[in-house]
Amino acid sequence: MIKACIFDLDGVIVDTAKYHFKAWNRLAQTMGFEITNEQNELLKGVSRMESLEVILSLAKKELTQEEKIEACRQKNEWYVEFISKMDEKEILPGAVLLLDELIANNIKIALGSASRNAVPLLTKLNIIDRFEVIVDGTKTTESKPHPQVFLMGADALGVKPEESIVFEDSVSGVQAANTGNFMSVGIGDEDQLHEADIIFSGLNDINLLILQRAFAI
Ligand code: B16
Ligand code: MG
Repeated sequence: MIKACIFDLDGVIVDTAKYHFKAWNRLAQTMGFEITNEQNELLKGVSRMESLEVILSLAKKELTQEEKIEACRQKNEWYVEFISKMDEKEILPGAVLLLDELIANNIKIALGSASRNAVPLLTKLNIIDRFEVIVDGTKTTESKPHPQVFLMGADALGVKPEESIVFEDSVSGVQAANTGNFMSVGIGDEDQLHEADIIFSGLNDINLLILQRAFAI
């Protein structure tokens, strides 16, 4: 039985992946390089500081600890500026419909996100009430592909991982779900997310019946 669904935020519920990319690229440009789309895939689902570490290693740049903290602060300032202009139109198609169908069928809902901006963003978009549990980057000590964020979500909901589906748009997030023994649904590109149990291009392709059939339960 599907007892719970745990949703990643950026790239699954809201279209913020593009703003993370823009803000990181703006930072990269100040250092004299550009981040490619392919390199950007490595940043999805990864915490702010770890994303910076990935960028620095791609660019073969070194920064002091103080400079890294300042770079992350600057990136977040730009990112927050972008998301402050967002409204409900940027909730991804099908997200609210699916959440409401799951809730109506007594399936528990949690958020499992690496972002430290998750609560203000969900509040701004008026969808925070749909999440019984929120586990975000302010609560975790491990980053995806470690399954901690999803295990904490399942634990707080009082369900087992094998009774829960994780929805993820990042390779690291799909790996986290699989390592944690969750059912995994990849949202996005089939080639990128081939490790997921099933893959859809967006939440608007999914309803409860489709999930029940896909996982044969
Ligand atoms: P913040 P998710 C992740 O969110 C993003 O995919 C990733 O690109 C970002 O670096 C990370 O959150 C941290 O976000 O800088 O807002 O704390 O996909 O796990 O919901
Ligand atoms: Mg994501």
